[in-house]
Amino acid sequence: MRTQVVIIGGGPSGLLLGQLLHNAGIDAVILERQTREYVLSRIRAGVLERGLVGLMEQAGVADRLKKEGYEHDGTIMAYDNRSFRIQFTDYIDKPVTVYGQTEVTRDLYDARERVGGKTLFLVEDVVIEDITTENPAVTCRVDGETLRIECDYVCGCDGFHGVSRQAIPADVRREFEKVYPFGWLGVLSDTPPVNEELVYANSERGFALCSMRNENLSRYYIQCSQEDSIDNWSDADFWDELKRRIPESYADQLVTGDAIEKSIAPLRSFVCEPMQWGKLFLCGDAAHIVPPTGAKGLNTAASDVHYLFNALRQYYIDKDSSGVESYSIKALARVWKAERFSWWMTSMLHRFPNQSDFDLRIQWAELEFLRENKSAQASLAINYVGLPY
Ligand code: FAS
Ligand code: PHB
Repeated sequence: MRTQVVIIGGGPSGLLLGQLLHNAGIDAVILERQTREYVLSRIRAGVLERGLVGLMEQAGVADRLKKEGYEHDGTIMAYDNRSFRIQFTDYIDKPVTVYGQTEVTRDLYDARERVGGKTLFLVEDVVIEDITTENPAVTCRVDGETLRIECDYVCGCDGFHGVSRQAIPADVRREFEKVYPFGWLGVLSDTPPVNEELVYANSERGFALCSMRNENLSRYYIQCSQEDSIDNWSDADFWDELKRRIPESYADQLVTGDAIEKSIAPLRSFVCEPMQWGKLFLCGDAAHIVPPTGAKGLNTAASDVHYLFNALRQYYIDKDSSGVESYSIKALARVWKAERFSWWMTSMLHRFPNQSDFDLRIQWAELEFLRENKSAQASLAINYVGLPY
């Protein structure tokens, strides 16, 4: 088999890139390790930057997003049993859109099916070959058969645990990592959200986040230990702990219910440099990970897709290879700013083991300065709604 671009990974990065390439008349095959149903069963991001919404519009798959997504022009920050609101649109004329990553991925799969894009599921033993030559290829096994796909480029959209990043030689790759000493226990519940906007809370018992998917579907998180297990948390235990971590004004109106999904995610910051090698490009979680506190994971994958799609379009349509040559430099410039913001939000809002009294006062001062200072709020707003591509 031959194609122009092989995309490894059928998550949001790979699907969005595949749709944009298809619309530009560039042929791509997507290789996905799981089934479509499995991919859609993962509950992940919930907040979309304006840039991602724009890419979905550009890809022609934003109809449901525009109809069912909720625009938020502010967020609540809570600490010391009190809270304050940051109005994003006081500082930048862009809201964020609340629309689950699951729905983004569903819309992209539906669109790919409509246009007849080639997607292979339950793909095993993916191997990238000859990536530094003019004739790269990808081999894999599908339904027990070995397949070799010759191509011009390989896009590694296969997430943190994929194979693409390893195709960059260890003596070429530089990996930057910070593992946080806690995780997030997340619950999805068929209950109305506690507040119409997100509530980020720093409490003496740890971080909590009140989010949502729609007016009857809520998403809540509490900071937990790295060693914790969902088996340690009954629904009632989770709700009791969440109530202890958010201001009483919200706790008193929290509607609880059965958890329809419960999971624990580890928190880390990670960046691989470079994000390209020969004819291989890394995109999304294959290249970088952020703690979800700043809602930057999916959104930074989207900016990678923007740079990579435009580079490939420039190569194939304009016969200009300057974009593909500078992809990594351009993508990393924005990636590191998202890493910084995610680290800053995480440091400000979580309780760290062995935090000294001085550390706690600094955290308190950070929150007080954010509450009082418009420039501090502007900086949060500009980063939260999304830096320009
Ligand atoms: P993904 O990991 O989504 O997709 C990669 C795809 O590649 C997967 O479908 C996988 O099956 C496939 N794959 C892997 N190896 C392969 C191989 N060898 N061959 C073929 N296919 C292969 N971000 C936020 O902004 N907010 C959040 O609240 C949030 N919560 C998260 C919770 C968890 C548990 C995780 C893991 C991530 C979370 N994220 C969150 C980040 C998340 O949304 C990612 O940024 C987003 O999924 C990135 O999309 P992709 O780059 O497509 O990677
Ligand atoms: C979510 O709704 O899942 C969500 C929202 C904002 C975050 C993280 C997760 O910062």
